[in-house]
Order: sequence, then structure tokens, then C-alpha cells
Amino acid sequence: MNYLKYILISFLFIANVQIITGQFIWPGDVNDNGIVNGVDVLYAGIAFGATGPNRPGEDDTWAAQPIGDLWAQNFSNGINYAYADCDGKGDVDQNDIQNTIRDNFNLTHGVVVPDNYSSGSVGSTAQVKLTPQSSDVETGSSVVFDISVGDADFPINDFYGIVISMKYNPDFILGGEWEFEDAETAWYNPSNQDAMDLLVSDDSNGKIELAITRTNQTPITGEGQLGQLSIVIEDIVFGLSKDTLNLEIDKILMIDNDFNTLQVAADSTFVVINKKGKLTSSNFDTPEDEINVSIAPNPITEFFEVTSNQVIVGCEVFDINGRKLDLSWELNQGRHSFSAKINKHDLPSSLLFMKIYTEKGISVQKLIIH
Ligand SMILES: [Ca+2]
Ligand SMILES: [Ca+2]
Repeated sequence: MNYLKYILISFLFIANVQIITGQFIWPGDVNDNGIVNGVDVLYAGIAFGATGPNRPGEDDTWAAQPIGDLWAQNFSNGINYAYADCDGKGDVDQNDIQNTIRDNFNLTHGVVVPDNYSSGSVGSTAQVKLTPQSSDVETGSSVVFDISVGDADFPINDFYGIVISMKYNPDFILGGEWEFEDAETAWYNPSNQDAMDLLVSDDSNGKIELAITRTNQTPITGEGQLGQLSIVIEDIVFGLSKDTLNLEIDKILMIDNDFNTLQVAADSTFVVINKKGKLTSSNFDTPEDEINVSIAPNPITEFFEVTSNQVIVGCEVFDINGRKLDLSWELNQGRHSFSAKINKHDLPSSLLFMKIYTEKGISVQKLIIH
């Protein structure tokens, strides 16, 4: 009886294994974890230049495609290199990354196994930094962010690729398309022929993912600019004359050429967007520049006071992602100031934005938390 049970269990086990490895490729999901994203670009970068049997049908539409013959090489986690040939044409090249992965980006199949990401903290590891070229931009102009990684204190040893997943607040702005331009003679690509990048944005959800990978199986050591991320802000909605574009790094995965994770810390920043021509076409009689607002103390304590030369009608506080936070506040007599209370223990970040609505317009201020 036990023997029969053993055979039955063995049979089920073998059948199960065959189902799991009854191999299908979802084109673009190179690591076969159920989702196409920047991490798959890193896998394709590791396998870049490899060749093998063409996949039957050479179909890269989003469906389970029979894998056909396996390739000679596997990734360190056992996934066959055939998965990196996203379009099934028998080699891992630019088309797999910039056509198939791009076309199928963010699509999922089955149960998604979350990818692993780097972690790190400022001062003890390298950091990816987002630096706006200007802190104040008019609608119709480009907002440009320099993206860099590492510095003289924390150079990146054995860099092979990086995925930077970012969030921004799409609620108040109407933007054009996000673009990435790699740094000229970039430290990670001095020959200008050994790296590839892919930028994909999901504007309705305020997400941007940038993947950069080297392509020649050789790591490089260095630090500094990766490139520039930019968007043209076409307009600000809700008739606001000023708003902020908040940009925050959500996740980073940085690897060496053996797919070991390199530790790195994230960053966040913001740019003030001014509506073009607001001084002449504003709904308000007084140019907004004439609204003076002061916050004391700032860095704030639990209680603080906001004072303006204009009559204040309301206020709101947002975190770096544009999420509105609870704040209790009370206008003081004369309404040129109000007293506010905020629970510092509930605060998600060290930087908040306060919008102060006055009779003459809106002022956006930073609240610094220590
Ligand atoms: Ca994947
Ligand atoms: Ca291919």
C-alpha cells in the first residue's frame, strides 16, 4: 500500500514538474515571473548577443508561445536563454528590448512573483539622484531632471545594469511624453556602443520606468550622470496658476554582470510649475508674486503658524506623491494667518508641500520635517 502510494506520489510529482516546465514563453517576460518590466531588460542585457534556435512561429504577441528547442545557456536562476529571445528570431538583440519588451510592458500572466530590488541608505551606500535643472518652470517648457548614480565617495563597482522605477503626480498637470536621453560619453558606456536603454511611462498612473543595461557581458566601474529625463508640461488643470511636479524613486535594481544586486539608495525631488502668462491672463487681480507667505517655525514642530499679506481662505498639505494629508488648522482673526497642528508621527516623508489659498491666488510652500 505504501509502495503504491509512493508510486502515485512520484507520478503526480513528475506530472506536476512536467506541467511547470511544459514550457511556454510569454514574450518579454524574460525572467518568467509573470510580468514584463525593466527587470526583464536587465536579463536581456545579460544574454545580449547570444544566439540559439528560432522559436516556432516567431510570434511576439502577448500569449503563451511554445518555447521550442532550448538554448545552450541558462541564467543563474535556471531560466533558459530562450526566454530572452523575446521575438523568437534566434538572437538576443535590440529588437527584443526596444520592440517586444516595450510593446508588452506591464502586461501580466498567471500569478506575478515580485521582483527583488536593491536597497540602500544615503551616507552608507551609493544613491541615485534626481536633480532638476531648474526649480521653477513655465508651462510649455521642458522640465529636465539629471539622473546620476554614485559619487566619489560611493563609486559603482562592477556596474552592468540598472532599473529605476519612479512615481510622479499626474493629477494636476497635463504633460507631453517623458523622454530619456543618455549622457554623452557616459561613464557606463564610454565606447558608445555597449549599452542600451528603455524608458516606458504609464501616464494615467503616474509611473515611469527607466532601464539601462550594458550589452557586452563586461561590467564597468564609475559614477555620475546616467542621462536626462524630461517632459513638457503643457498645462495645469483646475485653473491653478502654480503647482508642483513631484518626482520620487519608488524602486531601484542595480546589478553586476552575474546578476548580483548592488545596494543603492533612492531620491525624490520636485519642480514648481508656473502657468505661462499668468501675470496677464490670471483670474486674480494681484500678480501671484505679490502673495507673501511665511511659515514659522520651518522646519516645523507639531504646532506652527502660517502668515500671509493676503487674506487666507484655505490650505492643503501633500506628500511628495501628491497625496493629501490630514492637518487640523484654524484661521486667526483677520484671516491673514492661521494656526496649524500636524501629527509628525504619521508623516511619510521629510518633505511636504503646503498649498495656501488666498483671496488673490495660491502659494505653494515647502514644509520641512526634522
Ligand atoms: Ca519579468
Ligand atoms: Ca530576438
